[in-house]
Amino acid sequence: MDGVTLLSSRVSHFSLRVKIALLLKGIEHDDLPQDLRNKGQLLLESNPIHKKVPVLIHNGKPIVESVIIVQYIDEVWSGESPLLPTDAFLRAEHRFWTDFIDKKLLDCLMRFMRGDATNEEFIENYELLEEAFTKLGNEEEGPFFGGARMAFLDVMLAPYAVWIPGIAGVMGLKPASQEQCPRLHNFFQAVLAHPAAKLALPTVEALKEFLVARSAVYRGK
Ligand SMILES: N[C@@H](CCC(=O)N[C@@H](CS)C(=O)NCC(=O)O)C(=O)O
Repeated sequence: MDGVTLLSSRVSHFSLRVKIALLLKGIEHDDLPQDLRNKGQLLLESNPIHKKVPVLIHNGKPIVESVIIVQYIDEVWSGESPLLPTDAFLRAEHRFWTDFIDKKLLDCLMRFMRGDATNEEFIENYELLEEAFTKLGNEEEGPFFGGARMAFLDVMLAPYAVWIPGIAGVMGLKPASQEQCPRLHNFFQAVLAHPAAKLALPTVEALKEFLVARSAVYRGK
């Protein structure tokens, strides 16, 4: 299989990261949406260990795990819209906060959806991200961690621009106010207005429909 193929699912925040990275870099690719309740042979063969999306197949070779895929994309298509900063310390910071998003923010949101985490816990994590913004992002250059353009950490966080309002709308999550976390507020607004992110992300309404349909599963019923 020549070229670039993305195995993904419609609302998967992990898949959306990869889709945004491909669009930001202008990489031609085929989308193969997967039915995760009835996994196809290609998904099972290309991600035999985790059997999850996203999978990027590049010239017949599968790459899995969203963070690894986006780093791979950045290395292979290095000339177009670089995502990771050139400075090693900053690269480490982008990777640290990505890890934070996956381990703390996402874990907290998943537990919130199951009724096992409080809104306060979510706000604490949200405020830590706001601090990261204050430290890493230059407000005068633009709304992203990468300034005027999306960098690695922006891509990692972008899907939450629809996931957080979706969970708020369906499951009563109360995000921090604009006054409490102005940088994150501006970031999410900028993501929703960004051409690549706009193309990739489902609407908040579509996400709400998905969450309503899945809420019994999230609640473990
Ligand atoms: N750590 C993985 C997580 C991937 C993941 O959890 N994908 C979900 C969709 S959001 C999936 O494929 N779930 C199917 C399953 O668990 O059977 C990544 O970053 O790519």
